Amino acid sequence: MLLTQNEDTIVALATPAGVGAISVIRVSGPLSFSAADKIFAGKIKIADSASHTIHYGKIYDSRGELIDDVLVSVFKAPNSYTGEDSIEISTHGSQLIVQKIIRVLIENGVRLAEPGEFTKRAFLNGRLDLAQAEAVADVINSRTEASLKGARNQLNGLLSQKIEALREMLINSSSLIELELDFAEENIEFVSLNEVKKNIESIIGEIDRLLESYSFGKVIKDGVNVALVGVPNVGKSSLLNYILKESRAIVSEIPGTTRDIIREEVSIDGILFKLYDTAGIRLTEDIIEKEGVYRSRDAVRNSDIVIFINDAVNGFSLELFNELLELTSENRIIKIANKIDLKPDVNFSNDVKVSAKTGEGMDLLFKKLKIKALGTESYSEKTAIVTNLRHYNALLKAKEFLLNAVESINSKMTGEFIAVDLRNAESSLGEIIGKVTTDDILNNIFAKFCIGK
Ligand SMILES: Nc1nc2c(ncn2[C@@H]2O[C@H](COP(=O)(O)OP(=O)(O)OP(=O)(O)O)[C@@H](O)[C@H]2O)c(=O)[nH]1
Ligand SMILES: [Mg+2]
Repeated sequence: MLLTQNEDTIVALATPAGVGAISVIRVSGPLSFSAADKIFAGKIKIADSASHTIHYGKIYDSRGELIDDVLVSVFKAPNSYTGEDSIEISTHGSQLIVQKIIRVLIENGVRLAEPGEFTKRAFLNGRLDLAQAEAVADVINSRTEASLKGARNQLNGLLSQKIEALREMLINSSSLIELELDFAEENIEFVSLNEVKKNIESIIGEIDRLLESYSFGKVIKDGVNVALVGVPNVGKSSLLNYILKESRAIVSEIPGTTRDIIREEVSIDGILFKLYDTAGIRLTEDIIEKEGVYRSRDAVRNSDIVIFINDAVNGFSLELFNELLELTSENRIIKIANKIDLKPDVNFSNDVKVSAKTGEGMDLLFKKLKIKALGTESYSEKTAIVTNLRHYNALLKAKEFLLNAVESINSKMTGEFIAVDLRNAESSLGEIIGKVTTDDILNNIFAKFCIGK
């Protein structure tokens, strides 16, 4: 494998900065072994050891002073994360030791890695495609079961395979048209354009399915904002506390208890919900409460889902409900009656009846939340989903070109026009997996990684 772009050997701390039991320093590139052998004394030289072996020894600085005893893991090209010769040095978890070792490596011709540079090299060396490389960051950042599963699927290539399959279908269609173009002067018709059109339309259908998956793909990856809203004293803070299973917000029988927004995160069924407990909305002269109410309205505007809480005893707040409809759309609102322990037979037009005191009805509330968040009751973990805006935009672009192609066929344009659109669509799909890429795209993607990944 030719690695002309990566002549440098890079180093970075791969574990979090701070004190830990151990720290791991990662080195990758052609000098990895020789630089290590200049500072490391073990039983055998790193350069002479087999791939995927671990070696105990001591690392010395340039004056010959001991820095630390370490373990060095050896990975030989192409069987490493980056595809290059690389090592991982496990040290005692001290920042001073890490700094010293990185410094002595730099003195021996290694340079500091840029953010995401190890993964970028893995991509450039064909170890991962671009969608998979992006999934590495998602796996690292995922905090719920669902986001981890989604990211793992993408890292395993589920999305990439889907994109590849669509590209293949496109390439077939365009080569049919191009073949026909080659023989155009001889007036031979090889393919029925209707056939090509049908192919293109089925590709558009597949793209639509992927585009649709983005709405819950995003939810799975980033979570969903949920505002707890209602008039004072209906039990918003009590509900927050119940869901969190802790006494996070102050609860009292005095209306107007909550003033500031209280934001907490919770994972329900593997989905991350970002909950915002708000000040009860009412007309008030109190200047602090007024600001709180102002913030409550903001929370309604900025939330994906609004839980509109009503007091079973005091009845449904129609006035506030109508106001909410001006701030958000009705399909984002879940209406609930709280305190049904006080009035079990409550009967106003609420979706869900709960008690923040006894927990009654909470299962149904959680189910509704999940359905609202995903836009569907369930999704198959085995299907490719789009969680990344860059991928979403590339799919939109591809679809645009394909619609153009269909349009060209309908209006009996010549094959050249159709072929150009098909090629453009194919390259838009190629952007997702990195078949087609620019330095700008790559820099943009990897700049968001942390150093050492
Ligand atoms: N019996 C019963 N009491 C509840 C329930 N939920 C809340 N309460 C009581 O209702 C009162 C108000 O509860 P909070 O959670 O402070 O209400 P809130 O909507 O946050 O009120 P503000 O912050 O003032 O807008 C408290 O005395 C709670 O103990 C419930 O399900 N059943
Ligand atoms: Mg409150």
